[in-house]
Amino acid sequence: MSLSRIGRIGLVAMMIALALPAQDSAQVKAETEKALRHFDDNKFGLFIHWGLYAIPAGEWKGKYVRGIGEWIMFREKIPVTEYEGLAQQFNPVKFNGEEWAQLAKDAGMKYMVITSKHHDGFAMFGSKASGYNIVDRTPFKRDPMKDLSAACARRGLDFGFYYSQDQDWHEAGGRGNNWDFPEKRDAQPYLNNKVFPQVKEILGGYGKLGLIWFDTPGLLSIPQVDSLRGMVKQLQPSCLINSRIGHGRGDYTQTGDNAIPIQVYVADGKWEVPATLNDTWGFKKNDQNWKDPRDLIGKLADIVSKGGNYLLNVGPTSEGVIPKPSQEILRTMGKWLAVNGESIYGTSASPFMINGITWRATAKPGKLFIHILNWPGRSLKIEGLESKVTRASLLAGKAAVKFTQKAGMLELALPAKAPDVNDTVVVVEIADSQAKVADGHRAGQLPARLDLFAWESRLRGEEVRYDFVTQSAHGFRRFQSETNMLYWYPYKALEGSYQVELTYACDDAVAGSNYRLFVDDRSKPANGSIEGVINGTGGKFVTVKLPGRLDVTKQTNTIAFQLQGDDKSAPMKLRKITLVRP
Ligand code: FHN
Repeated sequence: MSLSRIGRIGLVAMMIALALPAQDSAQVKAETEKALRHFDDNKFGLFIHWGLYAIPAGEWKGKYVRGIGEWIMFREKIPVTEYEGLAQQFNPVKFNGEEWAQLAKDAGMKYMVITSKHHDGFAMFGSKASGYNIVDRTPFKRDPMKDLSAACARRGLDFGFYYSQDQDWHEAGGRGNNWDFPEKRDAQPYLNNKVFPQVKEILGGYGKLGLIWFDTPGLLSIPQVDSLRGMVKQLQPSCLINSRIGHGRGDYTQTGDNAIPIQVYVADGKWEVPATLNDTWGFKKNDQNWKDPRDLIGKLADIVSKGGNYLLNVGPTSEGVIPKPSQEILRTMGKWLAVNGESIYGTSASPFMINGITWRATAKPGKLFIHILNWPGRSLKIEGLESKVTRASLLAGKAAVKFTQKAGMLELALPAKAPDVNDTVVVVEIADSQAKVADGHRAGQLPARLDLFAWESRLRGEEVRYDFVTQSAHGFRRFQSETNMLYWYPYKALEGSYQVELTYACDDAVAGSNYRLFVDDRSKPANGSIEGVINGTGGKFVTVKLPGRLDVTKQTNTIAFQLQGDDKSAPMKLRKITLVRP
């Protein structure tokens, strides 16, 4: 069955059938299905990582700590007794739940998910099950989650809790802390005494939860995970559970952090991309690597066009303030959504295969929304649309757009310059309810040459940057334990053996580093890779054929590009890799 022929209801039903565990009662199934349809329509949510780690904010004993801020206890192996001391300093006097909820609303977000307990084990809500919580241990003495859940309800925002179930560095039975506790642990007492009662508390004390967002399922057994799921669904049958509960017991799927599938993706049901606005989840005072709102608006359109939701994170300070740059970015997104929301909320995925970064499509019955992300000049050609186009217009301002449609080619006549550089949406009205798309152009298929642009990758590392003007990434430096690299996520879409081309530019003076393009594939004993030397290009963009083949299987998690240690070519600019079917 081609995707273009699957109706919206059918698609959601198919996703649900793939996702729901067998143990659920008919009532739980029905409520979960309804909640999933609602969640699918929401598209855009606010993630909040807030905890004691906002006090050190990326610095421990005067030393900068690399990596994500909320992992500082783990990175520095801070003893429990020492880390616990942070609670006595945690006093978020500037916290205002109404303002946080209003920010989400202003951003055009439809739901909020906040850390009730992260890996450090500290409960950010009033908990009877563990004294290690914000009410009992801090000078603040209040439960901010009460204010926040009420403020969300007042604004019609769905409210949900993040809860780290297996990983808990404060407990001997939790996973992760091998500097205070013996390696061998028994998770069951920890589950019985902390996790189960706390999950009950968050389900019982904050009204209707839209979802529970578990994280890092780790080593819990199937029966343990089933108990957790059973408990959630017994208390709130409509509360959605994410895939990170483990063992396939979630209602919907998370991609990896900041990981966007490269094609329309329906294989594992409804899905969501959790992503950062800079390089951290929890607040870090030195992290000013803010993403460009243009990038984020484009990513929202990109994710929704592929069938997903976007969950964007902020990391408030220990005083309870959401950093100004985060607020500004989110409000800019909100302004775009206030005009263009019709092309995002309640839409279904693109009926077209995805190739390149010029445009994306979302759909509603009888309509296609063409999101133009990189302005093509006076005309945009869309190949493969078989449905008759009856009208085209700009979504903002409603001005008509002239078009021609001949032999499967739709050509839109555009102004010379982008009316909205973030994403200009053209509404294409069609005679069919669901767009008909020709073989060779449909979602679920692949072209003979597939361009994977740097913009479509996850830029991993604190120094790697993207430049919109040259459409390329740079800053591939290497550090003791980390590398700046690009990751692309095939998510089962790219199975095949490919020749690869690299499009990049490098000044001659910094040429000469070794690169490695490789797949991370758990199904193979040795990961496949292509290696070579970055030659100078006189600073101009060139396309070179790489030696060998890249084998991508259904199990391939990532395709990655990195420099190997000798990183003098770090400033090289990588625009794209092209996968060519021989
Ligand atoms: O380890 C965490 C991390 O701190 C953060 O909470 C992210 C958000 O998706 N999840 C984990 C790893 O995947």
